[in-house]
Parts: sequence; structure tokens; C-alpha cells
Amino acid sequence: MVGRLLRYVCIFVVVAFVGEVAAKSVFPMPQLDAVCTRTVVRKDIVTLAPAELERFIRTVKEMHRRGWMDGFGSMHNHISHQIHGNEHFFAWHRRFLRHFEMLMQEIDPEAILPYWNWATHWQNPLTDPVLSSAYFGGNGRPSDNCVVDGAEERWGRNYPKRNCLTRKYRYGTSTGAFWPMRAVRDVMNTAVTHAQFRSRIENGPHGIVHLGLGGDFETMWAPVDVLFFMHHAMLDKVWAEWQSRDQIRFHSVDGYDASRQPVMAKSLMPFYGEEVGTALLTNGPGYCYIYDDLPAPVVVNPKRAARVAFNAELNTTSAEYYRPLAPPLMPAVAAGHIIPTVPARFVKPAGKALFAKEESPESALIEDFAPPPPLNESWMAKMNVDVEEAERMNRFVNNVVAQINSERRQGSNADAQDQN
Ligand SMILES: [Cu+2]
Repeated sequence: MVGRLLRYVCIFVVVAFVGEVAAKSVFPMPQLDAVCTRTVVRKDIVTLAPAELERFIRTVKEMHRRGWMDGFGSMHNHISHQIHGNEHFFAWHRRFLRHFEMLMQEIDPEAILPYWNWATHWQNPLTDPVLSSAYFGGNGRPSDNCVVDGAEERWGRNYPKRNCLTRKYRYGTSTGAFWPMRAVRDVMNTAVTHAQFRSRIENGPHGIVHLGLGGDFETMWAPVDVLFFMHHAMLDKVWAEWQSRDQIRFHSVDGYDASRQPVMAKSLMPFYGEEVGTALLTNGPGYCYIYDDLPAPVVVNPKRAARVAFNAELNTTSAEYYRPLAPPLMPAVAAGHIIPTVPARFVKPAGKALFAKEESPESALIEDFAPPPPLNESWMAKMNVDVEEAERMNRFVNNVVAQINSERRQGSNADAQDQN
């Protein structure tokens, strides 16, 4: 009964969405190819050669001109509750990114979606070239939050209503910190199930970037901004890296969908109606891409992979699929979802110098990195966010940043002593 009801709801959503976009412009929904005729490499946008960057920007400007960005924003908004806060998140967004890339290639067959590595400038995103006028521009202007620099300079949108493309940094002129790669890696190292991994990434680094940029970027029509696709390509890469650590992750998922039905490889992705299992390999049929700093996923027969995994347990020397992992920083989470309560951030002792007198005064010049702030409540409610998980992830990333700060202080003391 619930299933039937849900099917009608889905049909209604699809009809409403198609009707809305069709009324304004044609939004193409190409089928995935059955085979890969080539496999392309998605790169970090800041490593693109000038001609590659120019090609990318020219292509997305044409997509915008054709009204396709509105189509992506509308589509994402209509089914948002089905694709966030549950196990469709990663596979569905991978399919959505491929949809975007296929439309890019309809305009220019050589165009490839790059990713935005927000971890590179996690501590101060204002210094990130991607948010500069040479790439995709920064904050919206104060008067109306319109983006007025970069590739999307003075872009308009027609969805959800006619307006300029907006960004409104979370703290006025700053976004707040994002996640350092070390924290992302720790999640990769410690999350065992798809559900654990998805929940930690979605409620952690994924959310903090959406909220930090603000404006359209913190809404469910965020795909009207091309930066959305580069942000999610980064998340897709992180997922691909986590998958590559265990063959079985190329073949199966776990957890539940929005209506608490199990999500399996055979489950159908919202809207696209294709099996989740078809989206588990970046270089699988219809997807046909890899990431620049990850090895191409090798398709192994799942039964054989299971056998190898079993053998690996018997004989650790044949454990070819189990690379040794860095010591986890959050073992308690892996074991049972509880993070020990530790001071959330490094606090300078009030009224005291940061370092004792015998320490080098140079070291006191090093300012601590600030950790990413917590997600805010109204956004979490809108995004279907798991509030407890978001709080856990905030405590977790605070601990990682505290550790980075303490290493920097130690390193700087050691440097100072070397010079003495
Ligand atoms: Cu999304």
C-alpha cells in the first residue's frame, strides 16, 4: 500500500517536473551509452591547461544560455527528499553528474567535467583560486547577492523564479573553514559500510561547503550553479577512492532509501529508474570516466572478489585487496557510532601567552587554524540532515584540526630549536 502510494507520488513528481521545464525550454535527458567507446579523466580544475579551462567555461556558458542549468536545479529540487539523507545519495549524484557531463558533450564532445578540491584551501577558502574571478567567482555582491565575477558573472536563472545567480557567504565576507583532506581520509579509513560512509561525508564535508557558499548554493536548486557539479565531482571522487579499498564496494551498497526500503544494487535510482548497481563503477558502461589521482577501478567478478577476500582472511600474504590502512583517528565511531568527548577545539588559556617563556617566541607567531563551524539548524532541517551525525562530524573534524594545529606548533618549535 505504501509502495503503491509512493509510486503515484513519484509519477506525480516526474510529471510536475517535466511539465515545468518543458514549458520553458527543452531539457535533454539522454540515455546512457551501453558501452564506453573511450574513458576520460576528470581533473582538478586548477590543474587544467588554459585551453582546457577555456573549453569548459565556454561549454557551461552555452548550457546556461540554453536554460539547462534551470533544468538541473528544478530536477534536483523536485526529488530532493529521495536523494539526500539516504543511500541513494552517492549513486544518484554520480548519475546526475554524468547527465550534466553528457549535456556538456552534446555541446562539445571533448568537454569533461573537472572537480573542485575544496580541501586544498580548506583553512581559508577565500584564497581558493576556484572562488576567484579567474575561475568561478566568489561571494555575491552585498546589495543583492548576485554573483558578479568569474565564469558565471551576472548569470540569471529562471528557476525557481527569475533572479540572478546568488551566493551569500555564511559569515558575510567569509565562508568559514571546510574539511581538511586528513579528516576526509580518516572517514575513508574508518567507515566500513556504505551507510556509515555516506552519512559521515554527506553530513560532514558535503554540507559545510553548501552552507559556506550560501545563497542558491544552500538551496535544493543549487545545481543552477555549475560549482555544484564540481563540488559533487569531488565528493564522487572521494566515494570512488573509498570504493577502491574493497572490491565488494564496486558491486554492492547497503542501508535504506527515503521510505525505509533497503537499497541494493538492484534498487532503482529515483527519477532515472536505472539500477543503483549500474552507477557503482566510474568507468562502467555509460559512465566512462576516472579521476586523475586514482587508479582506474578494475572490474573483478564479484564472486571471485568474495573468494579472494575470504582467502585473504585465511592467508594475509595474499590479501591483495586489503591495503594497510592508516591508524584510524576515530576508532570509536567505527565500532559503534560514538565519539569520545574531547575538547572540541584548542582554546588558548585566557590571559596567558600561548607558549611558556623557554619556548621560541617565533612559534607564538603561528596562528591556529580554525575548524569548520557546525551546520546550522534551519539548513539541516531543509536538507533532511541527520542532526546527531552532523554534530558528531563537527566534533570529529574539530579534533582533526586540533591535531593539525598541535603538529604545526610542535613543528615550528622544532624549526626554531634547529636554528638555535
Ligand atoms: Cu544533492
